Amino acid sequence: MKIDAQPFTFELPPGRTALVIIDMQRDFIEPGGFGAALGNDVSLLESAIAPTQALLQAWRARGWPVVHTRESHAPDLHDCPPAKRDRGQPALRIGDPGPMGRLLVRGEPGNDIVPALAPLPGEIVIDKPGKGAFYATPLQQALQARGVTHLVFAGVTTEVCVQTTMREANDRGYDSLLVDEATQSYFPEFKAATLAMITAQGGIVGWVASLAAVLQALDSAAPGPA
Ligand code: C5J
Repeated sequence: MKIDAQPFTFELPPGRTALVIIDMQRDFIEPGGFGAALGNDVSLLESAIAPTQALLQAWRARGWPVVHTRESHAPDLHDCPPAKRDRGQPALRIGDPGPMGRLLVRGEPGNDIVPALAPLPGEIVIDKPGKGAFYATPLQQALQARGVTHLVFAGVTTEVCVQTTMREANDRGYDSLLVDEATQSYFPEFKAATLAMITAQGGIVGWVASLAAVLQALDSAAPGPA
């Protein structure tokens, strides 16, 4: 299946392409979470929800693999390096109690994926202590077990966890495409720069396409797992 993309056409193998949704958590998107504690205007991320939902519906309709990630730490924070927790002068730090529970701690309400994108049984959910989803997680084994060779990315934030994971994927041999409208940053200029970095030099990290281009390619092919 061919998708009109930058820097050139992305060849998407049906059934072997996972949708990877990075960190669409209340902690980043809603007031009172980790993103807000760092001083960010979290309302800037909301616009990524509906496009990501459209991709999720398309993947689910075809029975293709879906991965959801959550940036999160164990309640005792053994997987949170002091360098991460102590960085800067945030209003609240990782593990501190906030209005949605302890920030970035697994199992707390704020750590949940937003309701519109809640995982379904059978979908892969990866709790990741780092910015990259391959670091200290079973993601690669889960993808290999399902025969996944290509990744389509959505999620937040573009230049932090999305870009880090795309670079990790690139080094592991995956062809990756980021969907423009389905990713957002607290800094619009960083999103623009990241999209440019991904596609520069002949797609040195991967591809970028519009939501319309992805959905058009999917709709023009017969639905089905392969
Ligand atoms: C950040 C993320 N920005 N999911 N995490 O700390 O991008």
